[in-house]
Amino acid sequence: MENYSLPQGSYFLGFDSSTQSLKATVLDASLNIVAKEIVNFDSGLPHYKTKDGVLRDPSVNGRIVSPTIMWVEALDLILHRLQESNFDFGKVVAVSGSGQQHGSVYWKNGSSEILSSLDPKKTMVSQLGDAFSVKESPIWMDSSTTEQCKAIEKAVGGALELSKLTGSRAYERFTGPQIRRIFETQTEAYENTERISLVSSFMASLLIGSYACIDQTDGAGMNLMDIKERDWSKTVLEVTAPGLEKKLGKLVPAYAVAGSIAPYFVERYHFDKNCLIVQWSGDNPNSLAGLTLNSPGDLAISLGTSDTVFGITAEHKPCLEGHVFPNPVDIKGYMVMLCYKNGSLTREDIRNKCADKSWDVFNSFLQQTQPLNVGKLGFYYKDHEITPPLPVGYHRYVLENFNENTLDGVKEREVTEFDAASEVRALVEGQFLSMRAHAERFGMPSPPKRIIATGGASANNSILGSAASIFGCDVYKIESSDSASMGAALRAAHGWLCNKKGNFVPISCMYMDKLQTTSLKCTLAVAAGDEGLTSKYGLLMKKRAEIENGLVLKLGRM
Ligand code: ADP
Ligand code: XUL
Repeated sequence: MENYSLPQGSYFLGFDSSTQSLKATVLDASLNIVAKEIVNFDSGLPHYKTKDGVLRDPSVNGRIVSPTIMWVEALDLILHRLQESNFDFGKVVAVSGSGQQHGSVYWKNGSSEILSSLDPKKTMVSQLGDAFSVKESPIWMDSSTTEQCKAIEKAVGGALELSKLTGSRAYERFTGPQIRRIFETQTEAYENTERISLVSSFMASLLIGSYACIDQTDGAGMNLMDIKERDWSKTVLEVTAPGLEKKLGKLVPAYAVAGSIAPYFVERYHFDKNCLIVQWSGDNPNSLAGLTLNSPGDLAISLGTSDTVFGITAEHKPCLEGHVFPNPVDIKGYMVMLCYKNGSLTREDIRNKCADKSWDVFNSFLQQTQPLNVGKLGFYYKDHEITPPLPVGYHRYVLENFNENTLDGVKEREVTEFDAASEVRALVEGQFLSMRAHAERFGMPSPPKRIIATGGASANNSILGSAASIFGCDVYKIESSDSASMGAALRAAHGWLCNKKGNFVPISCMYMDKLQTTSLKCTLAVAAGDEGLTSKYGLLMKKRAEIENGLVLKLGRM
């Protein structure tokens, strides 16, 4: 039998450059966590003055950016912290990472030389300050590109046509529309750009000391890649911005090796010079790897800054909602995903307003109130929402003469407020009812075989309890809620193995039947519970979807 074991004594390092922080997780050859580290952008790097890792531009509606150089300094700092904790970088045989999806970095003409000749006696931040033609990277929360989205969809023959081609209709945060806006509003900076990276390929570039390729999975979040061919779509490139292909470089699979670690890190941190940098990918694809999602009946729910729902599928059915990406750990098949902008930051907002800024009080409100909330339904958009596209605003409704067993023809009445406890329940139930409705519409399994939850808020079992009742299935968790950096470490090992074998090997070869003895093991967090309640939620979900459609007709972008 073929040997797929990893070298004893070796380490695999995974990063996650996300909205609010840079995290690191290290796995050993038995796939157990041996080290973790985090740099929170707001508190660890306060001089960038970010709030929740981002800068909101008050002068341009929907413009949300992060300082590119902050991500560089975060890498300096996290490596420094690992070094201070006596972490042995020499044992790391492969590194990979995950980046918040869609965000883009603009390297100024001539920067590849700076990148390839960094002085190991100095920090990266002190040497790369002048390397970017656009200093503030547009990120996934940005919604300032509606005009560009419309123009791109129109130029290729409509929204569904773009979805057929690239896996998604045009979305404001997707990198193609973002690049087009940079071209239109900062033409000189665009002309002065020699390379455009995603957050994922940007961080990989720092580690190899030259421009890393974009991987096909994260590349699918750009509205620029032909989803079937897994290569740039000439048609969409042409209608997005001039001279774009040259600035983007090539696309490669997520399991490919980007290069060996740059001498800078060998000298400064004593990495082994043969340490491989495996392609970085998006945070959601890495979470899919970290949660070891391998069956079409499994549904993953990530409750991070954004909330996402994803699963795997064999086919690509073009749709006006949700996204299709190549499966990051397979050579065939797809990952399907829905993304909500109003995730943790909106839960925090309601917690702060209604629950004394305390998750304990928030949870006690969930316990005190009845499932179904006696027909009180809420829609909470602290930020412009993605699923469905709706502007900022909070909307609350009470269903008249609420009878949980039949909602046929029932009318809703809009109200301006709920009591604090009902508000908390309306928020949490609303988020999961929306996920269930959109997931069903998008063709995801219903009911799912099981849900695997991750992201910061998956630490909260009261929140997960609502997900279990609404979806009607058991909810599992893995040991660490940081599935993106964990998945990145696992993909580092996978990329290392594929490189050693000289061809792609299925990722499951690395753990076979031993998964439950590793840090990737799944454990039950909350059981499904009462089937009757799930069917009642089914009725409420339909009513809620009807109200949501009304909001889209009244306020949304069609
Ligand atoms: P990122 O998208 O930056 O990777 P994380 O997955 O680290 O985000 O999640 C961070 C969020 O987790 C915070 O904004 C916070 O609201 C949320 N969070 C942390 N602990 C809890 C908890 N006990 N209950 C609900 N939410 C929580
Ligand atoms: C996915 C998306 C978000 C970011 C968050 O499409 O926009 O989940 O990846 O980091």
